[in-house]
Amino acid sequence: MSRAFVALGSNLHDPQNQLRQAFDALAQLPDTTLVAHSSLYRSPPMAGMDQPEYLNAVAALDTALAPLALLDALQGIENAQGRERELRWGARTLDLDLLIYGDQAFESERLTLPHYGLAERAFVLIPLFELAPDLVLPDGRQLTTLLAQCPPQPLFRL
Ligand code: ROI
Repeated sequence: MSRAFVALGSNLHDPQNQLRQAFDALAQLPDTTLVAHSSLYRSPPMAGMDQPEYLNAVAALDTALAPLALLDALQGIENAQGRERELRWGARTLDLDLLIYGDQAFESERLTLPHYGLAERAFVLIPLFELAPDLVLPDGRQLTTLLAQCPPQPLFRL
């Protein structure tokens, strides 16, 4: 079993419901336990400004799925909730990003671990901090250090 963290984001078609449905779907993944999820947070879009505000959260999973199998499963949930392949920074019904998988550092065309955008995104770091305040990344960086260095962004806990 590996502890993995997944970021959830939605800004279309009832985002609160999208995230709740996604928590349920994560809880039902094979060989996987949904350990916890953070509060929901509202924030203005970072990049691609001309779109609705986002709801974001982070989930902690214990999983026996390998990283790419977990990525496939996450994309299956996105598709099941009506995600269409859209513009790179466009609005979306549901975005599931695999942030961290155990202590693995990994890079391939499909997947980079830890997630490349982690350190710049308060809407990821703050919910992650709720779940794992003592987290240390595979490269030794502490979550608290990333948080202290992250550019400030407006973020409202629901
Ligand atoms: N902005 C916020 N606040 N939350 C997101 O989940 C999010 N996702 C994205 C972009 C467009 C970069 N901006 C975002 O993909």
